[in-house]
Amino acid sequence: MIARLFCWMIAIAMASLTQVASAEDGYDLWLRYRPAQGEAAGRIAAQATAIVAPGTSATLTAVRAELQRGVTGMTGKAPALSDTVQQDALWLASSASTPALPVKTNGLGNEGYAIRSVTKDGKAVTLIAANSDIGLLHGAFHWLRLAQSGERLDRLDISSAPKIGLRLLNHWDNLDGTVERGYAGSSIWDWWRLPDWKGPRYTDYARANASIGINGTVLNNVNAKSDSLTAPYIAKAAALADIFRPYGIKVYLSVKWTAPMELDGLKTADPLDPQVAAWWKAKADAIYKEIPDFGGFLVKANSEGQPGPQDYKRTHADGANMLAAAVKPHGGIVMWRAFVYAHDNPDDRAKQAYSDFKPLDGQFADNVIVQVKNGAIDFQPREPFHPLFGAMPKTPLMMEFQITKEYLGQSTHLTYLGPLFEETLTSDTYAKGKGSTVAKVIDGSLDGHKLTGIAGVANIGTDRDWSGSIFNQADWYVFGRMAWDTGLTAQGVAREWATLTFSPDAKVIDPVVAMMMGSREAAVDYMTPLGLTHVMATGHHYGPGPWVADLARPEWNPVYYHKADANGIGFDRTKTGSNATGQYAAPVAKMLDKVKTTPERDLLWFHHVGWDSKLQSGETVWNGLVHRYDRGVAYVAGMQTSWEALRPYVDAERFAETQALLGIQHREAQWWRDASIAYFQSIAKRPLPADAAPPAQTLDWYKAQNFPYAPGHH
Ligand code: GCV
Repeated sequence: MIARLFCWMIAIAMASLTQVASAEDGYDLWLRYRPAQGEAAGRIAAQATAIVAPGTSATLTAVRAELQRGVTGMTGKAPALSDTVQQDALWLASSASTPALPVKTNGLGNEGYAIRSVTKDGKAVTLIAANSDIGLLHGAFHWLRLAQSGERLDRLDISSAPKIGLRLLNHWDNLDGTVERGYAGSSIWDWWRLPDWKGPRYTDYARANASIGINGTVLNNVNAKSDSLTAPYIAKAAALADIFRPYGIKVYLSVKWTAPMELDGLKTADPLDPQVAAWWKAKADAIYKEIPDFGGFLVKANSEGQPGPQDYKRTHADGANMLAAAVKPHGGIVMWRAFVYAHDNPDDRAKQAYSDFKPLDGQFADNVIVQVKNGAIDFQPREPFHPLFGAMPKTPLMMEFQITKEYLGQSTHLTYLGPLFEETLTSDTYAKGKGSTVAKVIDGSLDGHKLTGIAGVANIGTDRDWSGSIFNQADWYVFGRMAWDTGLTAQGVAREWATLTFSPDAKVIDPVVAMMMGSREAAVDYMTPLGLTHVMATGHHYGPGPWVADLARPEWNPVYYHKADANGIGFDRTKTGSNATGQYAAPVAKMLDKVKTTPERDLLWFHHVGWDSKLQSGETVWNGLVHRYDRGVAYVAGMQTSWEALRPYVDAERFAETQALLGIQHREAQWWRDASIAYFQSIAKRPLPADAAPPAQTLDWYKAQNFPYAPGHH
């Protein structure tokens, strides 16, 4: 009896173990390595009978482990590890350790790779070649991506190298474990228990990032605390750096400008004061002692209440250069943010960063890079590209995107960011004539810069699925993939991600990709159509608040941005208004100065237009606005229908989560639409178009909604 009970208990334990192992809870991200279906399993097994990647480096150890894990997961059979090349093996070799490789590796740099089906000593193998172990790691991940996607693996001829040097995540993680604008749980950095406890998530974080080409991470919030520069916190950061190093990922820290005063009682933080410079130099030396490959500093200065060099009547360049001198002997860099605007500056907020930074072009040290948000306001559902791109040819500029969706539905809305990234990167600045795209500015090719970078504000937290939802993982994925190769399309990457995340079956991929591709435009439609911006509720930015007009700083109020009045709506940024258009290169400025030639999607960003003026479709601005709100809501309803049809093909856990979140999104899209229409109608005083339903509630009802506990606001 007892023996039977015991067997039974074991059986139950085994069953639940299997369940856990195969649970689709999102933890594995795009590295799921589930059993390949049909012929694909045989194809993978046939090309990876053994893994030949000899060497003792931590990176090669990680490479072998990843390939074994992947191939075993997909085929059910562990490939042998071998030191000598064998028939049908995966052979990984770097030019550094293997002379006379059958594949040329020049042009691949330190991180790129080539994958080629070749014959070596009469044996057919797949060669992954690179100039470094890190290049081999990236190549291995590429091969695993192909294998997971069910691609042919026997005639490969691929080579790939990143055009942008620094491909970083920026964590807005606080030392108390909260995350500013984080919607996926708490910070994954367990600062309290570091450096002693180093949980497995850190390694999985490194694997995920390396698999998409990310090579650096800024660990702490740009609204920084000085404490992160104290010895105990440097030791914690060093522990993370040790885990990330084999994966080619460097750590960086955000710093608070007044740290020398706060930590060591200096009387000033004036960048030209020798004592201040000496303090930073000593601090940099102390960091590099613990983290020899430390990347450098990220700085938010004189912005939204943060201190900075301007407090001492010095410029951003004075500040950046002083810090740059401190890290220079160690090969470090300074990323100086251009996200600045001041409460006492009456000029259009969209113009202020350009006005501050453009005159400093040419004044920054050669290890400083200026980090510019994609648009001139703040990560809105749509913004025209930032006018600084193309305007500072003598200064390396890096891109800052926001992967976490502060303004695009936070963790619940399915709003795939690939199209937003692509739209920005392909925008033409005309700085050196046609074809001067933003991508060429940041990859350094337009102005001949070697120091190049792109950053994404992370959407990562302690949630089991890392990003708050399965579909939010796609935003992290597409950021990494486009950072590696700015020429990739949002559609192509969506296919790739959906294939890895769900299955290579077209019955799943086609509808999933179709849902994703229109989803960001839908959010633009139901939140900020026709170029409207920053009409979100105060503080947490959750939900609509276009009526807000009572905040201390003018540019914190949505009414500042939409300027709706009895006559019309929109911000006149042309020559007759704030002249923000004048900050763009002449052909762009000329185009944006006229309503007729302004892309309609940016209409109200640049122009104040009458409610009854005509859109391209012939309908009035008022009717067009209402129709766009409706179109956005309808798109979400369409996604719900598409998703329902996928029920037979998606596992129960991920199906249910997405279904529930789409339900939230639909309800909130409707709320956005109704509240916005109720408000703008109270100003426009025009009837709704005949086919539009009235808002469900009164304007006062929408105004009375209050969400003191909405997440992400710290
Ligand atoms: C980290 C916006 C966000 C802030 C953020 C800031 C920035 O204003 O709402 O949370 O602060 O951008 O990028 O510095």
